[in-house]
Amino acid sequence: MVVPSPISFWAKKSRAVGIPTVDLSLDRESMSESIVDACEELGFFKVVNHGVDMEAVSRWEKEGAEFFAKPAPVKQRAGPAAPFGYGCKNIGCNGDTGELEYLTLHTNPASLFERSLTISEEPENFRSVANDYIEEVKDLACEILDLAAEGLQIADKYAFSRLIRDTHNDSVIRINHYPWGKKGPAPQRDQRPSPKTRIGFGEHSDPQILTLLRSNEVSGLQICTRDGLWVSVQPDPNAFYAIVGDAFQALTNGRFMSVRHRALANSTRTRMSMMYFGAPALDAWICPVPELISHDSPCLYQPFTWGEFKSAVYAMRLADSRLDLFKKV
Ligand code: GA4
Repeated sequence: MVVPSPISFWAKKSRAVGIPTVDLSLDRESMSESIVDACEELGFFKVVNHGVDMEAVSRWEKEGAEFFAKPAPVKQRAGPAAPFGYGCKNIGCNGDTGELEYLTLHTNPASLFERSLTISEEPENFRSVANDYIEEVKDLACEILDLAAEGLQIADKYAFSRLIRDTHNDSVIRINHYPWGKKGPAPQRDQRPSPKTRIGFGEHSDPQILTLLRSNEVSGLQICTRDGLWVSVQPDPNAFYAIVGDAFQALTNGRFMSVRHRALANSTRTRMSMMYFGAPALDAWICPVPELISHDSPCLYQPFTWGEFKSAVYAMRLADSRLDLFKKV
C-alpha cells in the first residue's frame, strides 16, 4: 500500500477549493443566488465591483499606518484594548495572544469621539475619516444582507440589514497590523501550519452578523472549509472579503455557516487588514427568521439577545465555539 506523504495529501485535498467571488455589477438574481451559495458552502466570499469609495478606504488605511508607525509608549496611551483602543499581542481578556498589534473601535459616534483623543493629534480629522469609512462599509454590508434576504426568499427583505442600520447598533471596526518583519518560513499554500509557522491571529469565528475585511497586498488570511481544510486567501487590496459571523448563522437557523479563520504572521512584509464587524443593538433578539424554520428544519437555537451573546463571547477563549452554548438540546 502506498501511503501519501503529508505534503502531497494536503496539496491534493486543497486543489478543489476556490474562493467564491460575488460581482456586485451583475443582475440582482445572480448576485443573491451566488451570495446564498457562498454563505451556505463556505461562509466566506470575495466581493468585487463593490462600489465602495476607495479614497475613503485609503484615507482610513493611512490613519492606521500613521498610528502604528508611532513609538510604542505613544501607542500605548490609546490602550489597553479592553475591548476598545490599542492592543498589542494580547487578544481579549482570557489569555489569548497573537503576533500583532491592533486598534479596535466602536462605531458609535460618542465612543469614537472619546477614543480619537488618545489616538490622533488631529482627532477631528481622525473621526471624520473613520466615519466616512464606516458609512461606506456599512452600506456595502447592508447591500449584501439585502441580497442574502432576497436569495433566501425572506418576505421582510430588510430583516438582516435593519439590525445593523439601527442607530443603537453595536458594530465595531478594527485595524490589524502584523509587523516586525521577522524572518519566518515562506507562507505555504493550503497547509496546516508547520511547527515554525507563527500565528498572527488565532483560529476563530466572528461573533457578529457580517464582517467585511480588506487588506493590503500581503498574504496571511486563511479560512477553514467544512472538511477542516485550511485555505490561503489571495490578498486583493481592491476587493472586500465577506465573512459570515455566528449571529448570521443563528439568524438563518444554521443555513449559513460562520467560517473559522486565522491569520498567519510568517510574512517578511508588513500586513495590514481592516475589518468592519456588523452587529445589532445589544437588546436585539437573534432568532431565526420564520421562513427558515419548518417541520424538517426545526429551530436550532434558543432565542438570545445580542447583548447576552456578547457577554458569552467575552467570557470565552478566542477559538471557542460560542454558538454551541445556545443550541437547543
Ligand atoms: C473576534 C472578532 C473581532 O476581532 C472581535 C474580537 C474580540 C476582541 O478582540 O476583543 C474577541 C474575539 C473577537 C472573539 C472572542 C473574544 C472577543 C477576543 C476574544 C478572545 C473584536 C470580536 O468582536 O470578537
